[in-house]
Amino acid sequence: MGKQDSHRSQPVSGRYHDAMVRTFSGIQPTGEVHLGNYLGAFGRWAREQEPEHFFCIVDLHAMTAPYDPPVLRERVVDVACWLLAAGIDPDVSILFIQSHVREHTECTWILNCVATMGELSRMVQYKEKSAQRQSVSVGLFDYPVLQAADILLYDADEVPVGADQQQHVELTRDIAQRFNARFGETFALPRATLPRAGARVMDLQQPDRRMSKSVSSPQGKILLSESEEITRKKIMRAVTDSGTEIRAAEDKPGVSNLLDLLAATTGAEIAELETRYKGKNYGDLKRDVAESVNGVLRPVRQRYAELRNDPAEVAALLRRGAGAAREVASKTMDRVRERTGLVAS
Ligand code: AQP
Repeated sequence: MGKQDSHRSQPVSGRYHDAMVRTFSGIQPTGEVHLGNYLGAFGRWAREQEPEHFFCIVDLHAMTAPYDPPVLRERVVDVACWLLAAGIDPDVSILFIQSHVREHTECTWILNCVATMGELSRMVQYKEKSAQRQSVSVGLFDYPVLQAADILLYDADEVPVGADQQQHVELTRDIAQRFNARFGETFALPRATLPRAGARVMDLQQPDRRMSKSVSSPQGKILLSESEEITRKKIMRAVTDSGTEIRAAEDKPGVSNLLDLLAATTGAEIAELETRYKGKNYGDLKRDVAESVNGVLRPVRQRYAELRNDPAEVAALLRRGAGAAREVASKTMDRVRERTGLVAS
């Protein structure tokens, strides 16, 4: 979706910098980043970044699943390196760690008193993730409210995400609307924006399921950290469908996914690719997908290797980003405290 067709909600307390669209995006340090995260989210964040764009490593969200504290700490730095390697420039946009800005948790509590149990129970991600676990934390249930706080603290107009997060952004909008109706105009109303292709990259072995950090098998997901040879092998072994025709269709999820990957990494339209691959076989398609995916990831993988050697520099960049984020978030929280009747400290 282009910026031209972006709607803007009413400005609240003069927060807009010129006519720029403000965006907020988050990524969880829950595992190694995969091709779906890159195509659906942070590759696009880097290409479209502007000064009013906030990029956040959402470590508090990662605590909603069982985890190991030292591993979490490592993964935060690792994800930061991938975002920087993809081209997010801390001199242009704002990159920070969620837990460094305490307003996220404070705002969550207040929004918890506006969100309802019914709407949170309807969240697909909650239903899927809770079905896989014996014990479900309150944090997992409350995850979308923390996400709403993330977005609303920055008065984001747009939230560029993969398709799996669209429902959470719609909920954020509902919570903001309800809050504004109850306490007066306070939050901007955000909307999700999806990429043209790569909005829902599917598991290579189970193409009816989303490629996922925590659920996909090693063969089902392309890791950004793996070698080109491994990526090529995984794509060559991707599950396809019976038949030989190369076209996108509901009954051909494997082939549809490969066409979507090619569209996302070459800029071509699916219809154009279907014509180009008439009479060719699945092997031809897979070879081209592997080459195209590796071509797009090559410079990112190279930059990552350089950045990973300098964790102190990355930590300093993240601290600087948190300072800039806090300036915005603290003003929003002052507004929220005042509107909700809390006594000034
Ligand atoms: N398969 C995907 N295709 C396109 N986009 C995707 N995203 C995730 N999976 C795909 C997008 O990546 C961004 C960051 O995701 P996240 O860290 O918030 O986690 P997630 O959406 O829950 O999915 P993951 O990465 O697979 O993590 P786990 O396994 O922990 O759930 C988001 O914009 C998301 O839409």
